[in-house]
Amino acid sequence: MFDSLSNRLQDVFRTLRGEGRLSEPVVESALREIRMALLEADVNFKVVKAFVDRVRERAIGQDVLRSLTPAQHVVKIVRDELVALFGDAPGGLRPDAGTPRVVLLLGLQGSGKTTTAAKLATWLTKQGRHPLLTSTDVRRPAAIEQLNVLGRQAGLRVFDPAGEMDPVARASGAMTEARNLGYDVVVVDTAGRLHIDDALMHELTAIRDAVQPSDALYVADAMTGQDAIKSAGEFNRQIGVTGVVLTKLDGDARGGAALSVVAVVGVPIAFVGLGERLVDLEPFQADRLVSRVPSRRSIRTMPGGSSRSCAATISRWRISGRS
Ligand SMILES: Nc1nc2c(ncn2[C@@H]2O[C@H](COP(=O)(O)OP(=O)(O)OP(=O)(O)O)[C@@H](O)[C@H]2O)c(=O)[nH]1
Ligand SMILES: [Mg+2]
Repeated sequence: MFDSLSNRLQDVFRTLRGEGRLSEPVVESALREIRMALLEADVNFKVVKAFVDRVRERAIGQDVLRSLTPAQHVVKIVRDELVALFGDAPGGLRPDAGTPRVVLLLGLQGSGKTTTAAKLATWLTKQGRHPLLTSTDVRRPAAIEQLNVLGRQAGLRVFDPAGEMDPVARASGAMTEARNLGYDVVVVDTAGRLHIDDALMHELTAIRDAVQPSDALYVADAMTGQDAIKSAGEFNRQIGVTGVVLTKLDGDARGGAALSVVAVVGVPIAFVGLGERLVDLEPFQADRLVSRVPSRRSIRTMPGGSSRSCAATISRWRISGRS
């Protein structure tokens, strides 16, 4: 989803570098292009405006234009500000938590909560943790079974007391089970709705109060665009959200809207979902995303091929840690 933004920015950078000495009108014209590129990627318009203002202030001031390598300076400023825009807080779970740590997954219907619960427990297992899963979704008939199936697939323990249909009792029961059996993380899946409604918010508040989560993750479908921001803000206001999980970033969503969530709602992106498999979850790292915008060195040193494939190759290198 980041390819077209990456390509657009790369064109802007190439133009800047071709200019030799930079002048204010040249930088202004580059900023106009960057603004269009971000808007086309569906980044929230207020966020775009603030971003362009910050880059302008830094790029035109501080002797940057008079330096020996002004284009390189401006490119670096844009990259730094992109990292700041998408969140420079470290992804993953919060550093401090009690034992067992409790992760509550919240979000609208179909956003990917149940899948994320299983993915997260799989990721935690790889970190040497012992997670226990539980579903509090007693409304949708197949929801509890969906988590059981995912748990079996992944070899994860799912707490599912037969016949218990009270969401709070299910969540509290999982806490007791975890303490008794030595699980150090409890991942609580919750019910979703098409829209935010009072009954859901009451239920989620009661579950939250019963389990006191250290991490309340709002699961947002990146395909829903600007709506993801609006509902994240509402969940944050009513329940309190510590981080966002952006799912379906492997799809053809432009993604910029969901990425703006950190700037608009002020909540960091904790994880990104990149597919339907249990391993398709990664702690969010803004610099990794922005590393897809190639730097001067990477463009010059890539042998042959189109600039687009260069960017993709570099991003693969960086993601696999070989750079
Ligand atoms: N491509 C892709 N699909 C995903 C991702 N995360 C979840 N899905 C799919 O999205 C659909 C809905 O996921 P669920 O986990 O059931 O969503 P939910 O939020 O639990 O839904 P409700 O319980 O009905 O509110 C499923 O088909 C998942 O396989 C992702 O990162 N990428
Ligand atoms: Mg679900």
